[in-house]
Amino acid sequence: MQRTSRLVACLGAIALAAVLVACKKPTSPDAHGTPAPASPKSPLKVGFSQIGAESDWRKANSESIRSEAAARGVNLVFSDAQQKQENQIKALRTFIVQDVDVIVFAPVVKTGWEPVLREIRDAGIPVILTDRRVENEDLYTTFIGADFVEEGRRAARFLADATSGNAVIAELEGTPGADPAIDRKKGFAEVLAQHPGMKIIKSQSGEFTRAKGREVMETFLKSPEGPSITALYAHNDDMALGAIQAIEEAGRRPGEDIIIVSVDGVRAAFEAMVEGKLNCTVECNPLLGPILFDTIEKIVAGQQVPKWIATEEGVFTRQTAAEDIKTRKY
Ligand code: GYE
Repeated sequence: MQRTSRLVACLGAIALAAVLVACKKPTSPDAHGTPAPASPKSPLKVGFSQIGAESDWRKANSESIRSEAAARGVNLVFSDAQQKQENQIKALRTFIVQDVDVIVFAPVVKTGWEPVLREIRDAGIPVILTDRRVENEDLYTTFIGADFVEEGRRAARFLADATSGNAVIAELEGTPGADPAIDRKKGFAEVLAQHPGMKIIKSQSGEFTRAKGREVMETFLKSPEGPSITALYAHNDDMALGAIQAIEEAGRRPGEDIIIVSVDGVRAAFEAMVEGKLNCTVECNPLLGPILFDTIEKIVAGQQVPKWIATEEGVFTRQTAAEDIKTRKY
């Protein structure tokens, strides 16, 4: 009798455990670090934590994601972090409470995300990184974005060609700790190592903004080494555009006295190339909306996606800018 009741109690506990497991969203990742999708809502609810609006690239990126969500009837919860990691962490926690189907996230910096990403995983919500990466490879499903190291290499190759391997370079770096700032610096330095006549003599963050790019370039030019600068590498177009103003104010000719290469390929960079003030822009495509929502649809349908979905990009110089600008989309 006693044995029977113990057996019943035991079976009951097993049944309860089975029910609890069935009710909880799956938390264990498959081989690719992908949580199995929860049963999606209709319409799909997607939380997107954007960095801010620091550059033309960023504005085009937000617009692409917003308009694609609208075109597909997705319920997009858009949160602007105004460049602050703490705001992004708060937004991510809010998305968990709001029980979104998928979290999309452009991390302002690479480190410091592990606790919140674990919370998201425990809630069984897939994470897609767009634009920038974090260091925790096992805590997201996929990254959609560019090869920033290659962009840095491309910028350096252009400069090596344009200066016949002789340049005294000032570098305007992106946001400290940001994936593209780290990798664009790395790729550029890699190619520079093969050119003993090319040296970086000044390097500082201009935070990916026009205002800061202008301000930092002004201090570079006013420093004792300022007059020796013959080239500028800016990690984005906005900083180069700010620097162009500082160069003109210092009485030097951007694009002639100082050869300038930057990254992104925004319309304003093409305009500066048409005017001859910028020499080259290495493209980085911000129009990630369509590929992002294609990927979201695959993930909620339970399909595997690659760990990195890379974007295709080119290099544009002022020689062809007047023609190229006609077909630019951002
Ligand atoms: O190059 C810059 C923006 O993360 C790739 O961020 C992006 C960069 C882009 O502010 O303009």
